[in-house]
Amino acid sequence: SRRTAVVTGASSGIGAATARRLAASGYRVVLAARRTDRVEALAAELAEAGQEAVAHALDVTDRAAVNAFAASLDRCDVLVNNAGGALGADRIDAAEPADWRAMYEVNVLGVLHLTQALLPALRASGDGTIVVLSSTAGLATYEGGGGYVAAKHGAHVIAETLRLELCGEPVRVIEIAPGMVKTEEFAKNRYAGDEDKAAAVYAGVAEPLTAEDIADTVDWAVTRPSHVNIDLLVVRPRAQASNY
Ligand code: NJP
Repeated sequence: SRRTAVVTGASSGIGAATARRLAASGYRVVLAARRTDRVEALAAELAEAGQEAVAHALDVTDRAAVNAFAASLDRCDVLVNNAGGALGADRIDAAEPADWRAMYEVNVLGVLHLTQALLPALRASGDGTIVVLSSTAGLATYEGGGGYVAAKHGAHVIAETLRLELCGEPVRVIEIAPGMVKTEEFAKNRYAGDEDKAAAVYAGVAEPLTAEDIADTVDWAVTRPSHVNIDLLVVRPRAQASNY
C-alpha cells in the first residue's frame, strides 16, 4: 500500500490544507477530527481528484479512541499532530482553569496519545516522521497568551525530547512553529461569541499567513530525504513583529 500520512484536526484550517497538500504529493491521507461530516467531505473531494483519502471520527483527547483508531490502520509513515487550539481569557488574572485543562488535553496530551499509539507503525515504516504543530507561542511568550502559551511550550518540549529519545531509530521528529495564520476558526474558537475580539486578532498584522503557507512548509519538511531531520521551522508573517 501507499505511504500513509495521518493528519489530526484535518477538518479545517492548517490540518485540512496539509491533508490536501500531502495527498497531492502522493500520500494516502488519513483525515482525523471530531467533525466527521467535514473530514468525510474532504476525503470524498480528494478521492474524486484521484487521490487516496480516508476519513475517521476522532477526538485526540480520548486515549481509548486514539488506540482504537491506531489499531484500525494498516500502516503509518507520517503523523501530523495538528489538532489543537486556544481557548478562553486573554490574561492569566482572568483565566479559567477549565480552559487551561482543555488546552492541555488537546495541545499536549493529544500529542502524547497519538505518538504512543502510532509509534509501532512509524517504526515499522522504516522511515517514519512525526510532525508537531506547535507555535511561535510555544517558543516565547506575550501578554494575553496565558494557558495557550503554556500548552504550546509543552508541545515544543515534547518534540525536542522525543527527537532525542528516537535518535538512532528510523523515526524523525519535525516541529513547525507558525506565527499568525488566518484560518477560518482559530480566533473564533478562542473568543467564542465575541466576533470583534476574534477579528482583532488579525487586525494587527497586515498580511497573516494562510493555512496553505503552513501546509507547504509541512510538505517540504516531510519530503526531505530520510537521512535529513528538519528539527524546527519557525514561519511568521513578514509583517508580524510580536511573538503571537
Ligand atoms: O485552527 P482550526 P488552525 N480532537 O480551529 C481540531 C496551531 N496554530 O488550523 O475536531 C480532534 O481551523 C479541529 O477539528 P474538530 C493550533 O494551535 C495555529 O489554525 O473537527 N481534533 C480542527 O480541525 C493548532 O494546533 C495558529 O473540531 C481536534 C483543528 O483541530 C493548529 O495550528 C498559529 C480536537 C483546529 O483547526 C491548527 O490550527 C499557531 C480534538 N479534541 C499555531 N480539538 C493560527 N491559526 O494563528 C480540536 O502558531 N481539533
